[in-house]
Amino acid sequence: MSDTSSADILSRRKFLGAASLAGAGVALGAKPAMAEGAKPDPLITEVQDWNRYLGDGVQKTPYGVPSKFEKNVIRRDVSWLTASPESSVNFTPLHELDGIITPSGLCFERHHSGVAEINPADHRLMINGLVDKPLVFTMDDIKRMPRVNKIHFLECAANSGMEWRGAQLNGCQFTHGMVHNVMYTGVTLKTVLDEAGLKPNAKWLMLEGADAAAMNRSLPVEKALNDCLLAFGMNGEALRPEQGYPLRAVIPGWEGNLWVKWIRRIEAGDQPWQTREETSKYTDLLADGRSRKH
Ligand SMILES: Nc1nc2c(c(=O)[nH]1)N[C@H]1C(S)=C(S)[C@@H](COP(=O)(O)O)O[C@H]1N2
Ligand SMILES: [Mo]
Repeated sequence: MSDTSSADILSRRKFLGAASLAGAGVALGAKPAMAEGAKPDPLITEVQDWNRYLGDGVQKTPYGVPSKFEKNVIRRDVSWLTASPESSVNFTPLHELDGIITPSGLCFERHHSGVAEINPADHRLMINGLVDKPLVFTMDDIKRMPRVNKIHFLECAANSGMEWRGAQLNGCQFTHGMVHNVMYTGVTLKTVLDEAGLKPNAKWLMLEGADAAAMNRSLPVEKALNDCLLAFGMNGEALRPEQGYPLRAVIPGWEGNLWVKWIRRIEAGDQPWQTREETSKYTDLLADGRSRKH
């Protein structure tokens, strides 16, 4: 125990408090509001409109939207990057976000043929190929299956790729914004595949989208049975149209291109399909002339 008197401690605290306040003032270029000689702050001394008049009642926005003062917190694209907005990408505003969950409305979008608009009542998921029982599911069928909620990040293979030639874009939204992390609600791919029954020689699946690109990719059965999902929900609400409403594939840890949106068909086969998206696109040429999928 030191024998410092309580009066000493108090005055030292006062001194330290004043010093740190001054430090903060210098660092932020701000004057403490109560500094001597300061003008009264009308934001404190005057009654403001929001304090004087009634605000909007309930039901002004039955599905809520962010405050108008947050209008800079948006996805952005780069006009010169792609020839058309339908086959393009926009970017998540990473610099405006905290924590681990990306708000649904801010998840970057990557489409090869624009956003397919699908009434869930008209959506069908077909399972065919090397299965015991080819099946077609409606969304109602899928929603009756045991569901799971899982948080996964998705990253486009092109994320940061533009920078390989040196800085091209200004700001982390554009250099690294092809990523999002949300909670998905859906059924495991295993649940759906078990219904159809994979034949023993089924080693690969082809996932196909219902958009105008009919985007498709081959997925090893081993991965599909391990941790993949078919998601209809995201962050507690329905999947957004941009993210593949009413149903998308979730392929944890693998490049975004495999996460087929608006998924309408899964075909089981004994080898990969070598689709356009895994031959002319989304591959690296190796020195020996072969290619590596990623
Ligand atoms: N049907 C379909 N699925 C698709 C695409 C597409 O154009 N059509 N784009 C893929 C690509 S390249 C990526 S990176 C992710 C992007 O998902 P997001 O739009 O939810 O961010 O979706 C993938 N799934
Ligand atoms: Mo992608």
